[in-house]
Amino acid sequence: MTQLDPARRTQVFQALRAQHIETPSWAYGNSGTRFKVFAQAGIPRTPYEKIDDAATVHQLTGVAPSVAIHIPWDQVDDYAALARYATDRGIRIGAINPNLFQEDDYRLGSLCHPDPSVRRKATDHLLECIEIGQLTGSDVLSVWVPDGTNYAGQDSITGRQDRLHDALREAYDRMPASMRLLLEYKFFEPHFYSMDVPDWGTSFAHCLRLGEQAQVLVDTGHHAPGTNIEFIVATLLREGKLGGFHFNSRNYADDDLMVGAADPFQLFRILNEIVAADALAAEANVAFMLDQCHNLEPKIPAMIRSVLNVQEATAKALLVDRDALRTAQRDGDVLGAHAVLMDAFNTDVRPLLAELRADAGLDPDPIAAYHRSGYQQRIEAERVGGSAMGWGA
Ligand code: PSV
Ligand code: MN
Ligand code: MN
Repeated sequence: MTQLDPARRTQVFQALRAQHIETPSWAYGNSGTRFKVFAQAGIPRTPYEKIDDAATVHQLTGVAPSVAIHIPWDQVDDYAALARYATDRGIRIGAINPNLFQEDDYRLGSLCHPDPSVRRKATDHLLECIEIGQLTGSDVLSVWVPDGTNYAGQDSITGRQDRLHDALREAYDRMPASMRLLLEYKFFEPHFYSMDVPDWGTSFAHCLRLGEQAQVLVDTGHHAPGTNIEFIVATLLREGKLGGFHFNSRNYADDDLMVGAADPFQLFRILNEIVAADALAAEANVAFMLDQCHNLEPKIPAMIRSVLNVQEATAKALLVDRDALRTAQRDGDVLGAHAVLMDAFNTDVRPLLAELRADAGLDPDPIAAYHRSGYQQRIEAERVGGSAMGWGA
């Protein structure tokens, strides 16, 4: 690796320390495909045990201090107690994810359903999640609307948009000033003719109407193949409307594989836009969240791997020589400009990140440290009869 001068090294280390990567509670539970859920040993039996796992990932990586929860998958009697449990373990509750897709009532949609009583039920669930956010000290309501239609003519496209706006408006108006509503989009599935929030443009339009506390959530797995996601990221950043990410990898559809596994270069290009816009630190309010399912691989090491992958892409983006890039771009030096990016992308940042961890008193190799810790053996012994939670539950 090219040696960094001390001032630059300090800058890069500071930027890396400021980045927080949120892990999702549902990725610690058993998951699978529509064909089969393969149960693993040591799976959490309660939301509390999911917090234990998320806290373990944070202890080992130092950059994953919050965990997103999904309601009702993570339903408990006392949310303030759940938040205290997290704080006692060195993390906090992150985004609250409502579930609008697992009730029979939602066959024709939730917030966009033609029947007002179903819309009422779905909107009430958003309100409940806002309350849970207040009880847990969360400042993000993360909304994915699974609504859509399967056949042309099945319902009015415009009517559904109007209903969606009304429901989101009600939720938005209920949020405290400290909370943001992040509206996720997805181009297909579970519906195959139209989704009601299929793309960033639709999400953006709704967020604009709602107000400043509404922003777009980019799930990297929710685009058509070949989509230039970093262009979307750059555009949203310019407009102050990038609320955050759900990072994962996709090869075909919404695969929810480990981030950086399928296309590390894409992840780097996305992080490059973030760094170029100076949007890495917490003040920029871009939430770096993971949304993954580990169907085959062991959950906790996979989560650590994912956090490290985001960190590696970020480190590479921080190594881009911005002055050289600007000069090459100004001079119309196409190959030169591209080479500046590729130099950074091709840098092996693992020694740098190992140093960063050692500086923070962490093990330079978090995955090896996990395997040595005995944590896996302990949860496998203790959590007998772990239930399937989250996907495939
Ligand atoms: C469904 O596509 C989905 O994967 C969305 O990405 C949500 O964020 C996630 O489920 C959790 O509800
Ligand atoms: Mn998502
Ligand atoms: Mn998804």
